[in-house]
Amino acid sequence: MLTFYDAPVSGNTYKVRLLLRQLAIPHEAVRLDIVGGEVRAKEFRKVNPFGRVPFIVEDGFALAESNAILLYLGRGSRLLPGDVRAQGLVQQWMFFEQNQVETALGLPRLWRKFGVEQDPALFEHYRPRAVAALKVLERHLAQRDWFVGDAYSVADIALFAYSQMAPDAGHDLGQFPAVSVWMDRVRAQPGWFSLE
Ligand SMILES: N[C@@H](CCC(=O)N[C@@H](CS)C(=O)NCC(=O)O)C(=O)O
Repeated sequence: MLTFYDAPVSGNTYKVRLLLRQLAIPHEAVRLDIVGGEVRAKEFRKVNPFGRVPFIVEDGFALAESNAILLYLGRGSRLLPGDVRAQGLVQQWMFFEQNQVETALGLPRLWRKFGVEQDPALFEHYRPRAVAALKVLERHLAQRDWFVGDAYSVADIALFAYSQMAPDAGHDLGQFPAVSVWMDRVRAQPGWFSLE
């Protein structure tokens, strides 16, 4: 049996929720309250030393990090190409997502949406980084429908989770038309549901 430690609000848990639904993988979900501190609680750290979600346990095998979980659960499915080079490209985009997209869009979105008081210098720190990342996505998607090959994959799930937050993070998606059209393509995938 697969146990999925989940929490609302998080883009990283949303990635795993979406994949589980789209691949119809049977599992038990344990919902934790991030705001209430359940994810940092001692009891959860005993199960998950990373003290973060998402996290999965399958027959004693435990795995943290949203994109590692997507790659693990997506193996052998239509969401992960079998070809080694295509897999390399999927991983490239998923590393890029964690390095360049997640924090630059996710943190400003969190502060703005939930009214967290924050030093304006921090918004200024992340703004150009987010714009630079969105420009990379825009240039790539101007030439193609999906991040890798000609099909929706776990790379699209990973990148969608935080790039959809661009408006809440204070960015105008009108400046990124190819990204906007790609997001509509993702939303049209069977089993898709919204983060909120
Ligand atoms: N790089 C990790 C990030 C995990 C992470 O930061 N999770 C956040 C939610 S998005 C969390 O558990 N926060 C709880 C806390 O900080 O107390 C991933 O991709 O899964």
